[in-house]
Amino acid sequence: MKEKSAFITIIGRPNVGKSSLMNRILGQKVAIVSDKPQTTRTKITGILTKGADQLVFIDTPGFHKPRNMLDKNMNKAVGDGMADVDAAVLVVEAAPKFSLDGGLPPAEVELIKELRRRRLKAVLVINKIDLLEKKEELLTLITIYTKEFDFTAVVPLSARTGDGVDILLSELYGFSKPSPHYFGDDDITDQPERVMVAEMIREKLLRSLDKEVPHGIAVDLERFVERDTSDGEPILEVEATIICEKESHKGIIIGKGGAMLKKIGTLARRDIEEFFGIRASVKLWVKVKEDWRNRQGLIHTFGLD
Ligand SMILES: Nc1nc2c(ncn2[C@@H]2O[C@H](COP(=O)(O)OP(=O)(O)OP(=O)(O)O)[C@@H](O)[C@H]2O)c(=O)[nH]1
Ligand SMILES: [Mg+2]
Repeated sequence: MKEKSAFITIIGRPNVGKSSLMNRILGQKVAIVSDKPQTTRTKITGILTKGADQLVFIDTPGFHKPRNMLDKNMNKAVGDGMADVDAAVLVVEAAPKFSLDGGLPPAEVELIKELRRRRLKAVLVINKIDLLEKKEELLTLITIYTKEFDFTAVVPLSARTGDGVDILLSELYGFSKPSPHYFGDDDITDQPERVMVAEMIREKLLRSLDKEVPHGIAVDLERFVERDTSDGEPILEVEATIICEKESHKGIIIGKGGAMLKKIGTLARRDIEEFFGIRASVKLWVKVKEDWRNRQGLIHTFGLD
């Protein structure tokens, strides 16, 4: 059997459902998801191997106007994610919260410019069709987007329900070329387990906190060890420090009598136990590092460059 593979980058504005789509395609949660924009901070590889075909996906941070050094690093990750790939999937929303009368949002204009500059082939995914009330609206969207770029295909789908994802996949297999597989046939991501655990904790913070607090958070994993207990059952011990930007944020993260921190720990522990299939304990601390999102040294320490 002649092996084939394709590298495919997933790009788009924040919060359009790029990570949800990658997880749905892989049938497993590899990238964290939340209703807050700028959930994904680095590029994340997801691998789908079916027989002779291997599709390697690169989920990227939402492209947006940078406000600090972390944002600049995130936008750079989008550019890096578009380098040396066979094709791109541009994800947009079926029911955008804004009017397209004034044209496409600046971030999408920029991304389309980049597709052109790099001479990349691209499929347009119109995600969240489950939210669409009138199906005719899809036609309007398709007309607007296809005027801007000659997409190889346009696929309306729902990453949430899975509706339409098979159609996207059959389009994407069209990009694969004879080449050895770059990853093992059982690999599903290139993220180390430690990174996945830190991300699971950050996801719970994003989902439980509001306003600017979750955006200023990083998770520093300090301990990640499997140990045998006296009853002979192994336990995964996880200890992490949550870094935030202000003393007032620290108070919110800890919560009244420690309630919020306890909730985050419990939610994260459940995910970790499910993912690794063993018992886990999670201990969390909170530390303030003022303006860390503008300090390249700290951005590097947290693995975000
Ligand atoms: N209704 C609906 N919601 C969706 C769908 N796909 C994703 N979402 C929701 O959209 C929100 C953003 O999803 P993500 O997958 O984190 O989006 P993203 O594009 O990766 O976001 P960033 O990483 O911030 O750029 C989450 O609340 C998802 O549950 C969909 O098909 N339908
Ligand atoms: Mg994401």
